[in-house]
Amino acid sequence: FKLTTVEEMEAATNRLLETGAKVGADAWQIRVKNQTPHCKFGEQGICCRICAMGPCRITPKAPRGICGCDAHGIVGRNYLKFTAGGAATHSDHGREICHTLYAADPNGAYKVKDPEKLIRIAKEWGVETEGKDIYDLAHEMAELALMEYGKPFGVQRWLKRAPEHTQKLWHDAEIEPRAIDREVAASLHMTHMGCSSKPEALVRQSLRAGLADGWGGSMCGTEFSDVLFGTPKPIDTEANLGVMNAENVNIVVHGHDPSLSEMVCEYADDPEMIAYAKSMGAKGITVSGVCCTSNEVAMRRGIPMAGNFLQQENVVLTGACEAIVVDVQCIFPALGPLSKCFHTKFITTSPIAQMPDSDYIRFDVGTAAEKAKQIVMTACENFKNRKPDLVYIPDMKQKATVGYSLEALVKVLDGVTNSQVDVTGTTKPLLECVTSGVIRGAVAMVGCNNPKIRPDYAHIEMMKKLIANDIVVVASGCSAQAAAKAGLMDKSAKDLCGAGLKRVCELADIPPVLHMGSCVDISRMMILVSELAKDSGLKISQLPVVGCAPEWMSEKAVSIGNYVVATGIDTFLGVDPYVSGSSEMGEWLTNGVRDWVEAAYTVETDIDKLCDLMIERIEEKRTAIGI
Ligand code: NFS
Ligand code: SF4
Repeated sequence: FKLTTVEEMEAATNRLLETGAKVGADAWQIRVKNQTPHCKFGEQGICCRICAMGPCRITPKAPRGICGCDAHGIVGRNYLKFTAGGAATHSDHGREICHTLYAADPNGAYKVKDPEKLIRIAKEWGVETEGKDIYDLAHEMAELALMEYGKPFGVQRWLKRAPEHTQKLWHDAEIEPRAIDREVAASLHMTHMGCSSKPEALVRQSLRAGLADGWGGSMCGTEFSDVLFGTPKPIDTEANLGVMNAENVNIVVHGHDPSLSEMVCEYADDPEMIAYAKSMGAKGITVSGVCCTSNEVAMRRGIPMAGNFLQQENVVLTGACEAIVVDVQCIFPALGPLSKCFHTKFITTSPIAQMPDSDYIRFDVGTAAEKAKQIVMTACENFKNRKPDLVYIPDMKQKATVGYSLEALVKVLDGVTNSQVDVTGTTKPLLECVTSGVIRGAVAMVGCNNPKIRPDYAHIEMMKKLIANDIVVVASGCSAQAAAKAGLMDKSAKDLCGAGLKRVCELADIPPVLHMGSCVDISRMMILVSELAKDSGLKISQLPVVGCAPEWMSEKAVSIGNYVVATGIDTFLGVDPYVSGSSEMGEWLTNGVRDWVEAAYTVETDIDKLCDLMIERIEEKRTAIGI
């Protein structure tokens, strides 16, 4: 067993960029150079253009904007706007899932695959389930969930899943999220010209908007995706560009909403479609994924992962991609012009993400089956347009076991306990491993790639160091894909662990880096820490657990960071969220918020240091609770 190194991945990318150069393709590697150095005002967050008296930027000579706002107010408003963008995005994805659930039909494209989970949530929400048709219940629950977005009174239903102590902290700090849309709108109201410019207030609302995401919209996305498409269970798959198959029609799904990708996978598996692909000269159809959509279908169907965020152009550069089919979020507009350099069809499907140089096949729940079929057929028909001399698929892939939903995790860990039966079905076996010191703690590794950090390097190197130190890693989003591409989700990666974690991996038959899903699935991690706190009697903030986004880039990541911190988990960032221009904002985020939620941010762009700081924090937490 051997990990794939970042150097090997970079060599493969360079080879693909040569193909790109041949056909005159642009690439992010080139555009980064053109954009460097970045604007210093933007980098520090001290540029304001929210009204037409500006734009204003803060300098020693001009310490206030025209309205009199200082650097702290400008940085604070920018930070809150950034958060609101992320919270809106995750939550709107969640809303789409609720609409899909509302359209679930035993004879239609979307079915209820996990009725048990639906009933469990219904009971949690106080909805009568007895004697109710499961589809009637699905529609009722979908409507209730949709109300969470706009209800005039009350706070998010999901908050009740948190330990009471956490709920009280939220209440006392006045950051319990009300209706999801309200928190987004209130954030945009607060950041309008002439509203809030006090960092404390802006940070408070940032946490609240973040919580509306993680304990609202994202949780809806995760939970109802499980109801519709099945709760993930451990499943074997493969990762990296080598999962594409030169002899097959390659369809790459990219984006976030599983409603589309599930249907594409369904049809790509249809014997009629496979026969169609063969009639076009291919041997079959290979669906692979990029970004979070890939995580969704990998966890539920074992669909292989072609790559993560900064690898999206690479799939086209293979010259073997018949169609890259996208829904929403994290899609490079570059894919339009890039696909024109090849035979690739760039298919956009959502009114939310429309791009030039794409074929727009509008996808909606009512016509899902028909449109998915159309997309698969379009890809098959495109096979004959391939230019064989441009085809190069790097021979690079790793095995991965993915699909560790909370439910699955609890189940596999039952295998590691040697004590009484009554601890099964809880997080107690995991707690036992942690308190005994066999596992020192856990890190939630999440987030994107960002050219500011050598792509995947931070994710992979940190994970290697953590597991060697007996710290188990749960991963999601593009971080999870970095791990899978490197081989860290292969069960054999246990050999890279310290003796304690290795033993747990063997007993539970798990890899040391556990794939918990897409970025909306970080809500799973929130439930996991809540359960750990309840089962141990500790506060969440006392658990030897931290969060880390070493290569993050999106607004969504900041929204996530805010709810992870607000849930009581110290969060470590490898990229600064444009706040370095305000000492007060820096102070609030890295220290001040601790008074409200018992956790805060650490920002450190030196990745080695960042990792050491996390290990230190975990050990500090252990000492503090006497384990
Ligand atoms: Ni998360 Fe998923 Fe990846 Fe970053 Fe984008 S795909 S929602 S935002 S880039 S991890
Ligand atoms: Fe300038 Fe104030 Fe307008 Fe911002 S709100 S652009 S700081 S005048």
